[in-house]
Amino acid sequence: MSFLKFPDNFYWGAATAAHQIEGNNVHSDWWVWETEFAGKDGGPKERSGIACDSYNRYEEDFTLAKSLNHNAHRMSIEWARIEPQEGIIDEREIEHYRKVLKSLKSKGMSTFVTLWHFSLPHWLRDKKGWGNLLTPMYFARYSKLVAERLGEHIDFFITLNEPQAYVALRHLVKLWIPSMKTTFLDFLDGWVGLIRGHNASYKAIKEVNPSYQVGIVENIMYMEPKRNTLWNKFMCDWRKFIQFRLFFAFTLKNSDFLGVNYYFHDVIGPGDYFINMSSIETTGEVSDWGWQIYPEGIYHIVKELCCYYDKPIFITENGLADAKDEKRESFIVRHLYYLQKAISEGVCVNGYFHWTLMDNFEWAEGYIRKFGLIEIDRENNLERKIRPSAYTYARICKENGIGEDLLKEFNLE
Ligand code: IFM
Repeated sequence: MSFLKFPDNFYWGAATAAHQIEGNNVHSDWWVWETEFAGKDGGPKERSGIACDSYNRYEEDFTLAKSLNHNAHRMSIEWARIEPQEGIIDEREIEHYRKVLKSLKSKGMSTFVTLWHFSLPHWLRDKKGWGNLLTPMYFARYSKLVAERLGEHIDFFITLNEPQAYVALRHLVKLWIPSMKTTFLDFLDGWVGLIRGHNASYKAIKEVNPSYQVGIVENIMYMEPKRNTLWNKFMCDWRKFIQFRLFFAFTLKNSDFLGVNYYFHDVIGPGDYFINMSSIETTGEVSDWGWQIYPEGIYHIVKELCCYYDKPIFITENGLADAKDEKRESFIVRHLYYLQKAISEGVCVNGYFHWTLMDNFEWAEGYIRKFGLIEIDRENNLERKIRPSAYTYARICKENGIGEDLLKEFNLE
């Protein structure tokens, strides 16, 4: 097989999220929860603290990304910094993000900006977060502000990151910012709030400028029936319905594109009515976190999304925890091989963002999960050290495709 080319003008980069890298996000609900419960039963393993100090070191981070031939970058703006108290806007933070975005632009990189990536201003947590009927309105107000003040530096707006995963982890699994009192009703309130939040945010941004591109990001597992029985196939469809199709049904008309985060392969058996961590595949080759590495899944999900929803797709996250960087190179090449296969069959995928640029704060897990193309040496002043696999990805970004030698090396012929 010869060189596998991606479409011209394909977006190549890495994704990050503010709370996971910036450090000292003191006005957020996560910060408050970590301060109270880190290391305790039911709390996160550790505090985010200074994270990667990217709030101050973003220039260094973007210079590294640029040196790795990324032509785009996905980042998030932290609502809790912009609006630390209800209705009070911190102008210094708007100026801060202006500098951050201009830094990317000055390097010739396109900007994908997430407006909410799991952390809320703390004042909203006190009002039940997304469960409050007014939160979509607050979110639209903040989205409008970002569009008005910073929109000229933003190429693609992403309203929400993985809303379904968030409500499930918070209100069903009770792993994130849990409250003993959380009930199924809170889950439903949060779910509806996020749908309304996306739709309100989309409209608010479009009012500022109808040509702004606005989309949503979902975590899409590749689900297949355990055996090809009618019941298993039905269960598989049911799971797709509750895990993402229902959400898309309510948000699709207000999305210019779909962002897909792909991490999991799930094999659905007759009793798997609801998300069930035990059906998520952990066999065969796995990451440090035990998640199965299943590159062909990316092919199936984008094919299916393309059939169902006629919208351009971006892979907004895809990556693995791999501290020793033993599997990342093969992971990247093999996922991109299957992505290119889908594109060559007509699926409209316009970009790929590896998760993530550098090792970061992995929510309740703290810092033990190393997802970075760049290692952060936490013992040594957060020194950035590029991992070898990042150079292979850099080469693919530069060449806009996968070279024959890489295809051979990973038996992709
Ligand atoms: O770190 C997270 C990210 O914030 C959302 N998607 C999954 C990643 C890995 O768990």
